[in-house]
Amino acid sequence: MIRDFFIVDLHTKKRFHKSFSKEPTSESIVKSFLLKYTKEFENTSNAVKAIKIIPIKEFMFTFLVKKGFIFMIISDIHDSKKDLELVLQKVVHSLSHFDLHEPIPKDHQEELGVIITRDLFSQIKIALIGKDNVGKSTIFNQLEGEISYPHSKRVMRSKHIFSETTEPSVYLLDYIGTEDYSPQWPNLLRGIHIIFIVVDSTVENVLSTKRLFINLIKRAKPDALLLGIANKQDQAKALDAKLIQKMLDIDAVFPLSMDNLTNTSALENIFLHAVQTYLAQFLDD
Ligand SMILES: Nc1nc2c(ncn2[C@@H]2O[C@H](COP(=O)(O)OP(=O)(O)O)[C@@H](O)[C@H]2O)c(=O)[nH]1
Ligand SMILES: [Mg+2]
Repeated sequence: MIRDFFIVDLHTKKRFHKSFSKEPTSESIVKSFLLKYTKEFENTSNAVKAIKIIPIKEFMFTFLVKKGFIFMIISDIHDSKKDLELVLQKVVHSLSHFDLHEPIPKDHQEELGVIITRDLFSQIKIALIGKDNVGKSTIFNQLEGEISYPHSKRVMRSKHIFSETTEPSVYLLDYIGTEDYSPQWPNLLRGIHIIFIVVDSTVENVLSTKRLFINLIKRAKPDALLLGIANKQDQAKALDAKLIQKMLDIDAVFPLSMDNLTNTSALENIFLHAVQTYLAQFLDD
């Protein structure tokens, strides 16, 4: 998960910083990195052509030096290096005509924030989590898109949903036999931005889902957006989505009945709304 993005002027040491995490990365780690690398690069006029990736403690620093600036992403140590390189390349390219010398006018700062967010989150991953038999795979199958198997075929499958051309690209992930994998959860949720807890809207299922998953997910993925789907609303005993939201103690729960879903757009809208909510949190400030 991307935690921070910095642009640092090698001469003035002035920083532009945008945070994407609820827990700020400690200043001492940022400082020690900058101390080492601003020194190393301030005397050389030539840029570092290739992107470098360096682990420091539990963080990963992905950076590039160009035209007197360091562009850097701080992320979790296990994030995909290939993805990080790709998004940093993207941001640096988008900013190539942007005047980054201080002071950056207010409206330019806002534009900068939007460009950075758009590029760093050009790929959004949504996971469907829940107990067996609640309808996760039914939801997954309903949406159009090419299926791929990023990990083991037995554990997870992924689908590029919505049109191939929409920005950001949105991937939906469906896990198989999820309850059994609990020690593996932090691993399985790597790179996930949005988590949908799916329940079948019965009392037993909601309570055991809460017990099995909620704390685990909040601990493993504090920066992910956690939402719910109250499926099987067609069943006579289905609990109200509002009540389920209170029971699970999460921000929003969407009622759904896959059994009499009349059009796919209702389902798509749930995911679109989630993506917008996720990205909006980085653009409000
Ligand atoms: N009544 C009803 N059944 C559903 C609904 N959604 C899924 N199902 C059924 O529930 C069963 C389990 O669904 P599945 O998608 O395999 O659940 P998963 O284990 O969470 O992936 C299947 O027989 C589905 O047809 C729903 O909204 N209402
Ligand atoms: Mg399934």
